Amino acid sequence: MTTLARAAAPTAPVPTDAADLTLRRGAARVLLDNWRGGSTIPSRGLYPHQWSWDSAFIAIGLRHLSPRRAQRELETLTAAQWGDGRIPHIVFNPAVPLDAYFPSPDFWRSSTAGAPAGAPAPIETSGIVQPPVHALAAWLVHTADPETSRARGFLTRLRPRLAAWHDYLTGPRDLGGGGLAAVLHPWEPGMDNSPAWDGPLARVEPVPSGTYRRADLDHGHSAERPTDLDYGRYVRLAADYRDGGYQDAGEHGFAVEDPGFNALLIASEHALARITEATGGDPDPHEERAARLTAALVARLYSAEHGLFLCRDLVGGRLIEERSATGLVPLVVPGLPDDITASLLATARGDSFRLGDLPLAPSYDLRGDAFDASRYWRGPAWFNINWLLERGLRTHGLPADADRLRESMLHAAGASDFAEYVDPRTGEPRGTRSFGWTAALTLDLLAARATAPAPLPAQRATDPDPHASRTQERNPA
Ligand code: 9WN
Repeated sequence: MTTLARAAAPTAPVPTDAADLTLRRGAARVLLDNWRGGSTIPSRGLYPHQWSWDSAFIAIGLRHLSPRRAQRELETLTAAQWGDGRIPHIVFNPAVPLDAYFPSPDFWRSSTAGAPAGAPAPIETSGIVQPPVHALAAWLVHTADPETSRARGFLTRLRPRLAAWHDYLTGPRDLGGGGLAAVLHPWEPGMDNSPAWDGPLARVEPVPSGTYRRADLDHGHSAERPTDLDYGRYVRLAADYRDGGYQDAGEHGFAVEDPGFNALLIASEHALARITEATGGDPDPHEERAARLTAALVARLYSAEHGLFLCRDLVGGRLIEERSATGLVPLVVPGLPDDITASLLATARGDSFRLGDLPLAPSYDLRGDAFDASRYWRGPAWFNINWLLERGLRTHGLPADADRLRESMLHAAGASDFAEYVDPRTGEPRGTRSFGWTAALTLDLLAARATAPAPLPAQRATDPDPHASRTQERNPA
């Protein structure tokens, strides 16, 4: 276990029962409003369809309102899985007008262009993926109400889909040949305009700006969104992938190994071991794969010099020397070597991220040249990343630090009207409001607080839920 001096505590107000109740009601209201009958949209204006890693985080919070609805969230998503195992990053709602979000189904053309990769014919989806948080979410959802889960065959039905998903990522997506999954588009790791992508993206010829219409600017402030230049490159990469039939073998304009993406795959592989065990199978192959992935993550992406994990550009093969929050996400991996954990914690608390000092940890190095406190993934703090860091602190036996971060997140979520992201230095809201995973993870943190203190030091190192003893609340779905 690692113990390091802690930075000064953030100044979140001491919670009261009444304040908790208000916060809980507000968060529940967001999830109820964003529910679309089989899944939850991230936000009503900006993101009117189902997103992959959003749904995983949303299910983790939804389990405290309705375990059945949380199960449904993941079932709807995985029903759109492709034959090759990929879980698409967007599942489109056919009732939403085409011009409500770009790129729309007529851009991706999954049911035709994706047919060689096994895209389902009756559902339109995007053709790229997002971080694999799903097995972790499925396990957490199951533990919220094991009885209903078993009665509905939730894990039994999900297990082969999750296994196929992980097989896809560790098979066709191991483009670097070193045992890690590669991402082929800046949208895949979920941190769309991270400064880590600036180098690889510079090689991509943007499509002309007049050839498509950005629907995001109808809802978001342009200073808080990616630039037009970034968008031109996103569109080029997505169109090239589509025109190649969404095939993974061969040349790609953008191919990167991302530490956060792979760390979540490892956490989910541990969860898949638990799911397999609970459904009568042998968990060992999944634990073994988690161990192999962990070794590959350390060998390929850890930089002792930078004190965190870096992204590797597979075009040219070099590490990308940008400190981004994705490099801290491996804190959720239980089996990291102690010296690496210690150095990750030191970096998280140091001048680049100021974890424990600022209200929330930023998405990118506070001292980096590209830092921008308002623009999307170039500095603002995101609640899912901070939730993962909070888990990481608990996983590594630092409950007091985790508690402090939890209180700060709860305060920021309520004060920002469940903002999509916030200025990490002040907590001021940025992006859209009433955002799905901000509300969902608020519910999860509130539930965790209700059952604290958790018996952390005695916990199994590989247990995927450091919050395993949370209270369950059963409101009708
Ligand atoms: C593109 C839905 C998604 C999140 C991503 C976030 C943003 C989409 C966009 O919104 O990306 O996938 O249009 O900007 O970057 O992490 O899943 O909330």
